[in-house]
Amino acid sequence: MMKSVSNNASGDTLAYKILKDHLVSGTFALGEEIEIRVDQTLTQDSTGTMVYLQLEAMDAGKVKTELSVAYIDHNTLQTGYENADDHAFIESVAKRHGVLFSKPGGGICHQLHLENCGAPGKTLLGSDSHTPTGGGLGMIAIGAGGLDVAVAMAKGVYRLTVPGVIGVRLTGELRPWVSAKDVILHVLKELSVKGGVGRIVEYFGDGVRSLSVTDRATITNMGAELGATTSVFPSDENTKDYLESQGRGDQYLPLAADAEDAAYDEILHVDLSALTPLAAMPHSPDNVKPVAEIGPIKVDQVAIGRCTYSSYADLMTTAMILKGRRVHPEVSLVISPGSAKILSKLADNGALSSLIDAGARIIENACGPCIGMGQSPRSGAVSLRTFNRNFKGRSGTLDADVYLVSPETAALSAVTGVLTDGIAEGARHGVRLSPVAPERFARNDNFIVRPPDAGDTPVVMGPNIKPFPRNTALPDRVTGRVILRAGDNVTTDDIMPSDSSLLPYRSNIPYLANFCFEKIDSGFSARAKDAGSGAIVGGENYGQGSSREHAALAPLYLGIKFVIAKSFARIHRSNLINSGILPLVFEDHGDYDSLRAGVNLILEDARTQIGQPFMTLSDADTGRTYRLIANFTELERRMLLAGGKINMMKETP
Ligand code: MIC
Ligand code: SF4
Repeated sequence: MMKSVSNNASGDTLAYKILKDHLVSGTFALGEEIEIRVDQTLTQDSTGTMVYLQLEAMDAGKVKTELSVAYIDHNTLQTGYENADDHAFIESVAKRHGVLFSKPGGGICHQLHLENCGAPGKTLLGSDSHTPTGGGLGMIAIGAGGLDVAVAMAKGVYRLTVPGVIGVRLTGELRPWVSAKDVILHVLKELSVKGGVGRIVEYFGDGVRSLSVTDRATITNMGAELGATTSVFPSDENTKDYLESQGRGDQYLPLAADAEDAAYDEILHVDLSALTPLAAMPHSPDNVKPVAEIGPIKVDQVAIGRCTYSSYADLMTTAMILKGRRVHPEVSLVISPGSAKILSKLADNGALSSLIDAGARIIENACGPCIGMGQSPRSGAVSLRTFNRNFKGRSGTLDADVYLVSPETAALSAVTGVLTDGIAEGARHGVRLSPVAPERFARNDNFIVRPPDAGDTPVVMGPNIKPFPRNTALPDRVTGRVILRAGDNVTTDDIMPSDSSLLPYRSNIPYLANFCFEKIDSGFSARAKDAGSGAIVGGENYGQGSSREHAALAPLYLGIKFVIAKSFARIHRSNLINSGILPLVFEDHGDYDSLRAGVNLILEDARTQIGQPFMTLSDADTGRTYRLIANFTELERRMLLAGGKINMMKETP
């Protein structure tokens, strides 16, 4: 398993073939800005309220995509009126613009989109960082900030910089007790949470054949944790089988790279047969070790489910492990199926009884514990989760230790009460795994509300829904006091935390802004308000994780003018620019040490400097200057000059 650079390339990667097929404008070359046609969009409710407020602000008519869906899956606790008001608002705007509305209870957006909408060769833009799940079906599915998705709906296009492509050659076959989750954990260990920035991860090789579409979707889903633009698998007989199982066989299209030695920038070889069960340890998805090496730590909670590790096969395997056994008395096991279709199938074939009888708590088909919406573990707990993010505090319990594992490892550990490697221990506990037989699923449109064919419908807006903040055009002189200097890999969960107390306020930026950076610096919001005009300093990979544009809108509301970091995560950087906040990169990483909280920065001649590859800021008190990289595309410059994307669109529609 080693990295190598591909030589003698002979042809296009699959990713480039699909992108070129959708090219609307621009020159298709690495690093160039291009515009592509967007076939489909998806939104979910926690980012969706902003998307639809922005869509309304654009005076857009019917969406220009082939298909747009508004899913409700994140804020489903409804502890007050706020969540339900958000749902009603999204439904009303969806109706006005020709968007399908998927009611709460139908399932999690990515699982539902895979089942009912995704198709090989299509492009999908979603206001959720795990939109690349669709790559499991051979589509280019990209996560983006809400405003970019609103524009894609209004205009049918998306602008991006042509990424590089990492090829992952898969050979061999997974052993029992090793699953797709272990594949992506292995890739994360090799490449890290910033290894995919500016790249697409494309899987190829003989080993692909042994992975089902839901296995592939697990891998592409968690490609988001690599920071990649997206991940993609070829479309083959397994894709055909999956589409047929969902009653959509007519949408099958075989697709692959031009050749095995297509023009990959780098190749990583993964021998599936050599993988063992892995776990991402607290508090980062790339902090990966073999389960056997971590050893039998005591487990308090096990959570199985979320956007891909809740497929029918995952839950059938879980049921196989739990059948006739008992969840350990000191473990709380919670299971959230990915969709109503899956839950109904588990009920029909008796697997649901195996789960319930063993002592599992079955919870709603929704994001739930993955985003801290319920099921927070107890203080100091060890929680094993089949989810994709284990950032500190994301579970809702700041001092809990969350380990990310496969459904197989999670289910067996729920029985034993300690972290358990199935290869070594499965047989000793009498569990023998067998492949899950393929199933056919009946179409279920009962959770879908279709927009009316004609006529205007009113927007329904509850009292918690507030207008989103707008920036003003970039002035010539910008000042900002450094409010916080953060470290490497700051997540958007750090910047704008989400849990059951905050998620209901995703449509209320003025309220949410009070909690900006709350988990790592509770005084941030007050200091930013006090300064009136502020700056944030960060390390590498600033803004990784969720696509939530609230991590840009709350700082905007608090008067943040620029963020200076060693490097940025893709979606967050775009969200900052869309909001008119300058993301600047240290030319000299040594300058990071001098830019402490409290330094007052001045940017003179900002409107002229923004046209240059570097911008110079100075310390208002000492006069010391800082040269920062301003690597903006022409369009990004226009957005920053106008004070954000919406302002720019109003100037030049
Ligand atoms: C996540 O997994 O972090 C989320 C919650 O789905 C986010 C979206 C959000 O913050 O609302 C994401 O992945 O983009
Ligand atoms: Fe929902 Fe979790 Fe998936 Fe995000 S990662 S879409 S919160 S299930």
